Amino acid sequence: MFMRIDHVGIACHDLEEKIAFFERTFELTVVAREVNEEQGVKEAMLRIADGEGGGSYIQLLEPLGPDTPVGRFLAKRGEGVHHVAFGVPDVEAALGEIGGRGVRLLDEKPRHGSMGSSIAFLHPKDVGGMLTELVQAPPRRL
Ligand code: CMX
Ligand code: CO
Repeated sequence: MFMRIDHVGIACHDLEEKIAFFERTFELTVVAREVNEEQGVKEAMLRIADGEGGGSYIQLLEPLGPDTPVGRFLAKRGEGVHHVAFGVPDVEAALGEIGGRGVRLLDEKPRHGSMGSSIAFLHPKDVGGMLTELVQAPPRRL
């Protein structure tokens, strides 16, 4: 079901400062920046590798406000790894299969994610404490 790790999401207070740190320390490059109102974040994707089914990235996340998933996480736990996202061929099909195995779905239907992807989240309490995201990459442009 999982083809690859698409990204690791990292919660931070100051997106620009963290981008600068990752660029200068790990020589990574920002390939996309977005504000996603629905998810309550301002974010940047830094590419680690390219692959047939999609790339792999670090996703840096700054909350748009305190009353958002990342805002609450920062207040409770401070900066750090917020979620792990796995690439799947079909996020809707994966949700049906995983939901049928008793894991609570935070999204019944896929939502809009970074760089045109479709995403959905699984409850961390049902996945060993790890907030888990499923990502379906957009169709490749020829
Ligand atoms: N990883 C692991 N556990 C987490 C967590 C995380 N990122 N966020 C919250 N939890 C835990 C909390 O510690 C808490 O556990 P305890 O009851 O033992 O303290 C429990 O889950 C409930 O958390 P909460 O503080 O009540 O927080 P929320 O109301 O924000 O609900 C969650 C948590 C996961 C349901 C919510 O954050 C959510 O729906 N997330 C999915 C959407 C999202 O995270 N979007 C931002 C990223 C967007 C992107 O990647 O593009
Ligand atoms: Co993510």
